[in-house]
Amino acid sequence: MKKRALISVSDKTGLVAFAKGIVAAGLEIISTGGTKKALDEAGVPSLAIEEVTGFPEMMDGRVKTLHPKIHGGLLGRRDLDSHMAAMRSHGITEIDLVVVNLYPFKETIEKPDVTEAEAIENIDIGGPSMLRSGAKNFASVAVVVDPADYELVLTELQAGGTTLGTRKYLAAKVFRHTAAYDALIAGYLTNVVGDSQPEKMTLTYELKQSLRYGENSHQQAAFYQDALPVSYSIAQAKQLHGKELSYNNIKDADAALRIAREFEAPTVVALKHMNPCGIGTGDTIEAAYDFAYAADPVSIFGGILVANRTIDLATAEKMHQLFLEIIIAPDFTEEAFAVLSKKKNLRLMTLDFSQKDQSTNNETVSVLGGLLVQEQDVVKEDPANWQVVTKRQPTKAELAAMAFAWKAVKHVKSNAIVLANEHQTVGIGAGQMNRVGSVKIAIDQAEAAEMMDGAVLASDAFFPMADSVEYAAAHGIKAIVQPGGSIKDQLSIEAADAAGIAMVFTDLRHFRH
Ligand code: 93A
Repeated sequence: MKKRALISVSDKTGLVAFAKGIVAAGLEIISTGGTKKALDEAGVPSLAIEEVTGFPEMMDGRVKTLHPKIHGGLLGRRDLDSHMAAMRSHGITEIDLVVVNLYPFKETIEKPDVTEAEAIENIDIGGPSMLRSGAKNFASVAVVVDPADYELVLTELQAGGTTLGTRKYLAAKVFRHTAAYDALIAGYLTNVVGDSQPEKMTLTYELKQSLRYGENSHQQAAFYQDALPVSYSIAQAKQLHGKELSYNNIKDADAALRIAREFEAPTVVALKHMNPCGIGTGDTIEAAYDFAYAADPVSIFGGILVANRTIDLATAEKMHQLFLEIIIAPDFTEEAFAVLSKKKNLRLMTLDFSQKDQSTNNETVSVLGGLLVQEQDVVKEDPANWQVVTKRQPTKAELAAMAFAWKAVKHVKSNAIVLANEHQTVGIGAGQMNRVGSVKIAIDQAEAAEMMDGAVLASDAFFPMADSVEYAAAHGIKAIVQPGGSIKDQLSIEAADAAGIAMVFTDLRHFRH
């Protein structure tokens, strides 16, 4: 008796050639409605599913392959007499090869005008069931879910039959596929009922690309992206030029994009090792770049730039003077692109910045043995609600500088201190284990660059004691923005008052670890 293949595919790419190969290898094909139609048209012989089940496809196709004659033929163990006897007594024939790809659920829910009913109809039940039945029985059954595997399977069939190794490989792929498919459905329905809390999150990622290496060259790595693309994200940035992105590039670019998202006016973010080294805002993108560059002309070397306006020729010529890893912008003028693309390795990327407020999905970070999930720190804040806690009120210029510094300090590794004027950061203290350490680093940097004049200080969390304010006062800082909330706040307020510093409390902390 001929071996049997069951083919039921939504994506009919490569179907006819593969089916012809299967027939040539001596197998008999069973197929479902649409698949059979395509095979008939191409003159490839096949049995209709109802010829095997004795039941018509019904309920608009919801029930077509869900039948013991199908699942018995897939699941029955060929090495057990009892299973083989059950097959014989119920008229079940073995199915040795299953070729299924599923209703396009993802493509359906990605359509902007999709209705709930349409989404639900595209939840495939029979397809995953056959895939899982066949994959469980990989000892005897080969299961093909990915058209990319057609060639491999055909080659083996022509050589006499699939190998156990291949069948296992295919089975693992099937379970990865059905798990991801179900996760997407779970995520969709979770959203439909309005549950966006981190504890209701389903992980729906798909491989975007394998990377040359990870954080270091001896570590293998890959980049997974959200199965439903997040429009303003490094995963969606389009690379126009340069070397492939590295693991560290992706992390840094993500960090820089998060900062750029804070600003409406023309802004350039320069970033190194997950921390900004310069952020500049101006009337034009060139002015913004000048401010970002002047913020720290040393650290920007080898950095990542994100600009929230089209890069023009004048700005490009300045950027071209530097060694940079990546430039991301909404666009590059033709002349700007011509200049910047002279550097073979420099990665030039575009991204749709108009979507920047849409990327508010939960974020994850891995720990050994687990994953932490949280909402992003995208809370909207209004400086009008800040509370002045000192005798002196901040001036308008100081308030503008504080608002700028506050947006920046959110994105610096804690303990984070940012010194800034209203156009640029002038000193950044990141990642120190005590707050006053970060204060000293930030002030050192601004003093060395002779940029202390009019600089304000932002702290991502409260001061546990007065030492930071005292140090800032001794170095001429005149305004401070911080969350407040320490039991020793009063000591910091007194130190500020003693130095004529204006200090505001935001009542919101922005740790970034
Ligand atoms: O509606 S289903 O969940 N019920 C089934 O019994 C069933 N059997 C196969 N979906 C089912 N399929 C799916 O139909 C397959 O996974 C495949 O995607 C599609 C192929 O249908 P057609 O051959 O009619 O184009």
